[in-house]
Amino acid sequence: MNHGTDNTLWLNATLFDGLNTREQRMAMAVTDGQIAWLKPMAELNTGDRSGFECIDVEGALVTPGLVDCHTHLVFGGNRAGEFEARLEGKSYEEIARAGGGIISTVKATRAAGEEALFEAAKPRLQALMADGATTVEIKSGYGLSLESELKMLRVARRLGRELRVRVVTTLLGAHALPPEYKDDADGYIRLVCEEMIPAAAAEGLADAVDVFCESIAFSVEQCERVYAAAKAHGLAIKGHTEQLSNLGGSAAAARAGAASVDHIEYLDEAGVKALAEAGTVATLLPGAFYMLRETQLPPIELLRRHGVPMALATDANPGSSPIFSLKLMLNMACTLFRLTPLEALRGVTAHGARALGLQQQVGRLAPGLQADFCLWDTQNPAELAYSVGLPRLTQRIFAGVKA
Ligand code: DI6
Ligand code: FE
Repeated sequence: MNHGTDNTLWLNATLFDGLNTREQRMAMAVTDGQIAWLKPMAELNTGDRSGFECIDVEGALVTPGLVDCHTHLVFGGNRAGEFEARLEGKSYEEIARAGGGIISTVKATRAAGEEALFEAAKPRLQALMADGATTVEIKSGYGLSLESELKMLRVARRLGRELRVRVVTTLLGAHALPPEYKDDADGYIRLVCEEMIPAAAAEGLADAVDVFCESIAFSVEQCERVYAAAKAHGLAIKGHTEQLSNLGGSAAAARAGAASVDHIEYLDEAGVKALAEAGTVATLLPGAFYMLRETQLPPIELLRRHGVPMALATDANPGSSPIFSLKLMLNMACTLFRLTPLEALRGVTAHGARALGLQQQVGRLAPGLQADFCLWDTQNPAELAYSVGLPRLTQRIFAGVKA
């Protein structure tokens, strides 16, 4: 079998297009790294094939390349010891308040050189790619100083240049209060707004800005200042909101025009309505829910009722979600959050792309979008969520080329 260079016509696909599964077997034409057209096999003329190299996938499932719209995969060290402490009964918040948690990763990340951070992050990103990711968002947030935050973002950009994957970067300066700003959260927020955001924007290192809005992190009002600075520099907005408590951070983010709010286990109906009105995506992170043995479920039924698009991501990070598989998230979203397999699949394709503002570029199989797609060893989309470890990814195509 040929491996799909440019000008390729993929025949006999069972096609999940990012929103729905097509009822008929489909043909998909790829030209110059983009999807040129789609047609049911039954409507294909002989002329349609001319100029194309044809590949018959014999009914195999074809999906968009998967989008992981929320990761923290650049970091130093790891937190296996904290995992053990939690097994002995310490909570995530207790560990954070005692200077462990995020701050322990900050120490290791500050100490690491750019090369070491790159080499550590590469296998994590490759693990995501191995089960189908073609677009991955990567946040900073373990530097918490101008220099270290920019260092993390440079590593993320380099990962995108050197591997066959699209990397979107997010400045998460407002992730935690660094020790040198203890008792001066407002001063730290000024550093984020007046130095980090302008520098990241000027150097083209960040596509978006994120915050951790929580009692162990930053208040709604502080997050609003970060959003204003992000907007002033033309950067998109995202928020870690309502993960551990309900502070109204999601509604505030939505009012500020956030592309997505993420976690949202404690989101209430007023918050859901605010997302619906603003067109903000709700990003579900079942890996953190699972690792922290959270019991508060995100308000899935309310999100459905108000028509809020649900994205699904790994939150890959050293503390609350050391998990580097989007396919596992499909399963967890169904088993833990009771999403349907179709909803889960939309979450890692069309809606994941929307959470990154990339809905016109990736996440769906439609004419004009980048030809990022996956072939799977099954004909049934539900099997991607149903089974763990299988079905196999048989081909991963990035910008029209096998990658
Ligand atoms: N919420 C999370 O789940 C990650 N960050 C955040 O704000 C966890 C980060 C960590 O524990 O290192
Ligand atoms: Fe996160």
